[in-house]
Amino acid sequence: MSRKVLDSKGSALIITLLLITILTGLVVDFVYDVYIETSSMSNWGAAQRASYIARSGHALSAELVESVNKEPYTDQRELVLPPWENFGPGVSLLVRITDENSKFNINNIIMDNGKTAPDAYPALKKLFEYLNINPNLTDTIADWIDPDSEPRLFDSEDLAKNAYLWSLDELKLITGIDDRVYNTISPYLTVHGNSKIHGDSEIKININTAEIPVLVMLHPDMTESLAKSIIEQREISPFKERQEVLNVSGMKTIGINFGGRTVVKSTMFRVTARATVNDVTRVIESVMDTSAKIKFWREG
Ligand SMILES: [Ca+2]
Repeated sequence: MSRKVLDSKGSALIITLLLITILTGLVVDFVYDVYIETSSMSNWGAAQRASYIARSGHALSAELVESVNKEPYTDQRELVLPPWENFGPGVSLLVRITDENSKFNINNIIMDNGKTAPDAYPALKKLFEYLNINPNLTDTIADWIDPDSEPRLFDSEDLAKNAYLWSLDELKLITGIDDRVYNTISPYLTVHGNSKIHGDSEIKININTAEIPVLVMLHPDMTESLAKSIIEQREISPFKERQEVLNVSGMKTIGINFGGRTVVKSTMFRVTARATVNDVTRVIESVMDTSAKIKFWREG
């Protein structure tokens, strides 16, 4: 996401958001006053209002994400909109937009024909090694996804789904992936941008926004020090074309291709809008492309 976009559109959008929120708040309060008198129902009113506020935050994010398309490149991995706490006592909204193109699509380790992908699979293993996570877990994940029931490890096909992951937190169903492992690997992984699951074109990794672990996994010869050099370079000047990465010392031998996996402009974003009204919290999580087309929606 370009900072320019937020600077120029941010204040107008915040006013829009406030108006939407105040209006929906009034409607809900009105309904509340007319129909509801018991204290147990006041939670319902708070929940409804929180849900409307979260939806407002989501609508605001959709406008920001759409505006990314006008920019030639994307250089911001995450945007946390300033929290709005001036709705009144006990009401708040927090919105976070994350670039899905900064992550690796874990479904890519298994190809359409059900075979193991010769480049993406070792890349995932390299990520796990870099993060000090048992790399054998990548075998269990591959068996979980691949259509056959031939175990790579003695128990790695037990209860396997044998299909692509639909949401990333399905990983928690896999033996050996506890909260610690999941919390370590999940910031670098996505399931979005896969023609089989969500009807998207293939997602590629944005070298302007990928963090060190993802840059390291991109190529067998990538090192942490090279990844740091890439980040230093893009902080001075974001990559406007992929070939500019060759200006980073040591990158000429690796090249710009990374197996055709990289881009400089992002196409897919995750939006998390968390609204709280009187201790009742509603969270909307979605993934959308730059035309604000929703690929994934979850409300809780
Ligand atoms: Ca399998």
